[in-house]
Amino acid sequence: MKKEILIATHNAHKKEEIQQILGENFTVTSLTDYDIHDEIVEDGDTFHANALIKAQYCFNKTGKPSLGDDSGLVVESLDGRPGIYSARYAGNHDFAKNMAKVLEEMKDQKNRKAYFVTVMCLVDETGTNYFEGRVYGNLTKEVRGEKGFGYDPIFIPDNYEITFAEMKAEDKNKISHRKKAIEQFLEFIK
Ligand code: ITT
Repeated sequence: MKKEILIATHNAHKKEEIQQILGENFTVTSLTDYDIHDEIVEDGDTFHANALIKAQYCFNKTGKPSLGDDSGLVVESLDGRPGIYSARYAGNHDFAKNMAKVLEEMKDQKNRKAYFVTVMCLVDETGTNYFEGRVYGNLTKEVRGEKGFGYDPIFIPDNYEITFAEMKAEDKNKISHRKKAIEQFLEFIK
């Protein structure tokens, strides 16, 4: 029988991405499929805590193995900011404002090291497990490229000279933090 994994999101793209990676032995569902529209308050102070809040909420509601995730950009010389506040650093999901704030704070900084991280948390009847992926790189001084989302136009991954927003989606997806976390999850679940 196929194993069901409930993803704690309404984002159809996230659901589809995970379904493709897991393959046909799994049925991937989302909050939309269960008609759950409650606001899940992500008030944890780490990526792990927020991923757990989402997964635990879904597991409690449905009893199905549930996967929550939280991602963000961590900048070394900003003491880890924007970190868990990445989505709302200057304006809620306002990518341009959020990038502008980071660039402004980084104006005189020589150390431009940063990484993207994704933490996934699986809650099922056996307990709680975490999976983490990171991609390291450097911040640009200006916005470059139109593809992707979030902070992609100001992030150059190590060993590249172009930003995530200048890369083809398929190239980014091969090396991304999200890809690495999903791979770990796949190793565990299969
Ligand atoms: P949901 O919680 O609704 O799924 P979200 O936007 O909060 O959506 P994430 O937790 O995955 O999604 O990411 C939080 C923020 O971190 C996101 O809004 C971006 O600003 C940034 N971010 C995460 N992954 C990114 C990526 O691959 N490229 C650029 N920015 C990213």
